[in-house]
Amino acid sequence: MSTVKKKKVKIKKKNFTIFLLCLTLIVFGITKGLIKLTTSPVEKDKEIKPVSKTKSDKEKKLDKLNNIQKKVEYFNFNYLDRYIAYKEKHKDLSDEQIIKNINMNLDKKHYENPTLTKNLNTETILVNKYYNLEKTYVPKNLEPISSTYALANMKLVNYAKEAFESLAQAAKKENLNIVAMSTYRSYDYQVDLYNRYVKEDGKNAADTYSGRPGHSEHQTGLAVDVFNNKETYTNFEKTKEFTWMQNHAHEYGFILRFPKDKVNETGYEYESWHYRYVGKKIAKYIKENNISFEEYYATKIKS
Ligand code: DAL
Ligand code: ZN
Repeated sequence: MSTVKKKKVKIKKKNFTIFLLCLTLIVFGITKGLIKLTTSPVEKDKEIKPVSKTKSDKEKKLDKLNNIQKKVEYFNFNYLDRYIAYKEKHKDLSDEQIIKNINMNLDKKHYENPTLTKNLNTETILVNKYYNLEKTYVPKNLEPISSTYALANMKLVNYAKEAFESLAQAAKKENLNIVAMSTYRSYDYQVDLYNRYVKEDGKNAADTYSGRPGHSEHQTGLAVDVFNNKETYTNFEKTKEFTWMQNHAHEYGFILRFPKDKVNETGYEYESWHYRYVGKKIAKYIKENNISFEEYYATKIKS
């Protein structure tokens, strides 16, 4: 072959290779375009976002509680783990009851790491086996109750004292004697009292009816033990005065603080003689809803 012919053949081969390359690219392009056109929008999305949204630990925990936080305003996010742990142990309880019980600290042991109580010098102060007062706490404005309605040296915070005198006066009009026999007690007084009970009955028994020092509501100056000046105070339940108190104490802002059916919440045995001033509005609410002061605090006061 002449060199001119050889060159022509080479050029033809080169053109053919270029032609093949172009054809391959065109076919490839058309195929891809067709695939894109035939893919549904959903599949397209899948292609773009293959990872679905996963729930956070917190969301999973809230799911376990059936998102009760949307229904109850007293839900406390700081207690989330405690709610979950309590639910595991108390599968029979409603989610609402679980929240209430934890807010009342019912998952904790009595007297274990108590919290210094807030709301000092107010009618919403809570003192119990979880909340305590400092040794030095003495309520402001303590005043003696008139001797017509009290044994000697009985003091309450002024507004509770006024309310108690009005209450006792109203009862007197119906020939009933409601007499204050134990009111404000200092921390030191409670030390002696509690120690005496422990000596007499042992610690376990004493704890069912007596507050440990710093844990007695009597230190708030808002609690009063009453009797009718005839029967011993432990028989107060059997008296007409008790029936009157059941019907009227709330009208003066007092509640029966340790009811029979609330032992689990209050931490104390039933005391028909122990009343606590909380103000008329709260007393009415507690009575009408048949709840303990602990539950009121856990659902209405504590954040
Ligand atoms: N008796 C009541 C519980 C108290 O000691 O405070
Ligand atoms: Zn008492």
